[in-house]
Amino acid sequence: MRRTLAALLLTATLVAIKPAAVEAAVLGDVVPAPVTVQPAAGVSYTFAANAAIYAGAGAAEEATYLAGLLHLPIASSPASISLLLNGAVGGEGYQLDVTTAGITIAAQTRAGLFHGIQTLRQLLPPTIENGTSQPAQWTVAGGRIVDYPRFAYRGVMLDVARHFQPVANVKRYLDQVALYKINTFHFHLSDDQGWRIVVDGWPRLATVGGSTQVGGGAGGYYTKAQYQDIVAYAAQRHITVVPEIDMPGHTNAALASYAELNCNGVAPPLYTGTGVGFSNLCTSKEVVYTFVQNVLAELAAITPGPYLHLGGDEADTLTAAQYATFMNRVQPMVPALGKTVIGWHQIAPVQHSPNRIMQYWGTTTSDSAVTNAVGRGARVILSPANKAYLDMKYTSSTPIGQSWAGLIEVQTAYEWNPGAYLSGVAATAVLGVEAPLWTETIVTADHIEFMAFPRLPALAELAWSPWSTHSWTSFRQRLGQQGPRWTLMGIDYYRSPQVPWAPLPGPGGRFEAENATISQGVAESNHAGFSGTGFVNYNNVSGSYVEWALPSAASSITIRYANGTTTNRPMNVNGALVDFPGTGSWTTWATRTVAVSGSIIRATATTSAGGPNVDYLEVNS
Ligand code: NGO
Repeated sequence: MRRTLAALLLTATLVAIKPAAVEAAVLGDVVPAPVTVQPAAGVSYTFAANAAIYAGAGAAEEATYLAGLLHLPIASSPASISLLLNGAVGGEGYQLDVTTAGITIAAQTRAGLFHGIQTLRQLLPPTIENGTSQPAQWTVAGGRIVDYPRFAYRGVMLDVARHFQPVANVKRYLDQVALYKINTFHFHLSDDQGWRIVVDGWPRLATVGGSTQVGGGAGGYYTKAQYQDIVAYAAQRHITVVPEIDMPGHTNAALASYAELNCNGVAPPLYTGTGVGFSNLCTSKEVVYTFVQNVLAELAAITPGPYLHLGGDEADTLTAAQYATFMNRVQPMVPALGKTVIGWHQIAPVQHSPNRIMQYWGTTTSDSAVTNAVGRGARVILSPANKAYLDMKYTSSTPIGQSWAGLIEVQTAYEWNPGAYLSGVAATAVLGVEAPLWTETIVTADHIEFMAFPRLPALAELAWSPWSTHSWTSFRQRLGQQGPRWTLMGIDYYRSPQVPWAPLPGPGGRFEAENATISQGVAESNHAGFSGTGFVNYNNVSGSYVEWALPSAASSITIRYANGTTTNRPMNVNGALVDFPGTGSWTTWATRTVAVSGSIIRATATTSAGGPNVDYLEVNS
């Protein structure tokens, strides 16, 4: 552990953060890496004041989406950006051409256009993400990108059972993952702690089973209309929703709602802890199969996508024979409803059902039951828990998350090959990659973002980009360019010290505290997670300060700080007393945005315990 931490600190020390420069991104410097990039030397396209978007036949919805992102009008003839459904690249692929005359995205499908738009978005300055219109004088480097996915299934999962998430948080996550060409949203709708979707024939599932969550909070559930609203929102982003009803284990919320689903006919109390493997539907009762049939039929009726996920993990209170009896009856219900079965890989030993898919979440690289099921025709989605679980902590000091499958820094999430991961499972049997986010410790949208970013883009690149492009050296640079974009999108991400985070664009970009004028404090480098070469410790003296001299006047700045206690350590920022609430750990960095005026910014400690540690200042405007 000591060595690892030392290595991380060394990495951070070697990363020189350059001041912001407003120049065109290198063509192809996007995540996930494109299949081929051919830059055209000396060619670029600069948007004029009358920039607009042209939608070719059938491309109106994607044009409207892009117009909303860029705050540009739609034109009726070829314009600065043209979206054309006449491309040479099929499926979800696209071709992007940048010439002196304009930008063209061509594809054969709307999904292809949408993915091309995500590439273009990343070639434009991060400031396009700040939600306001701005002078469109952006310059994009010339050339051609031809791009298409390695795997058909590129997923994220959100567990809304352990902690319920309002519709707005789900949509926010869908928006964020669309930027990385994710095309599947696995919706973990039921577990021991909560049932989150209305089933008309079994109404107590939602009203009773949905009435709490981990820790005993109010929980919640989605009406069918809300679920369909999410499905439609996802579809506009070319994301397919895969609903999961976990069974026969992970069913306490259902068992608490209906006594007859229990072998002893007694409903257990609702459960608000974080244990697993203790509940099961009664596999010998006929009513259980009626229940499952009704639930799956109602869910299939509101789910346009091709899959239903049956869960199937950790039914630890059943014998293998009871489990097989249950699954062998339930699996065929899914094709009968016109859908394809997905299950966690514990379904491997039971009978094959046409096209069924196993989601591998183990922590080893071989599993004979999975290999055997693949031999019988099953396909695999890879979510190895020690690589792809977004609920695992990054380091031992990550404030939220679990660590049962290991610590997953961004490089660990990136360094594996899904096409050659499980022994005896050929790349042709791999449908794709999914990044699950379990929510035992994840409560808010900020928590979701902090755990997903920057690892989700790493997993998205594994799912989309050809293995020939795989390079940690290249990826970490491209990933670092995403940071300012996330800041402007309001994404609260983990500033991994493995990544050279680019400065926020602005009048002056980022200014490290250790390079500013320091009075009484000291520059140090003994806490992980800082940017640049270190941070400033106010050294327990009231009146010590860090003073930045900016190249021009700023009106809004953001200070990054850490305060190892939970106590607020206010500082005087240019005459105003500003709260810097405790972050709970000296390696947990937070940001505080402050309105200022002028180009000299002084942050002065005002308590006898000094101020918080300060990492840097960023100029917002
Ligand atoms: C396991 C378990 C889940 C937990 C998760 C936490 C699977 C498939 N079943 O993954 O119930 O929430 O770990 O990391």
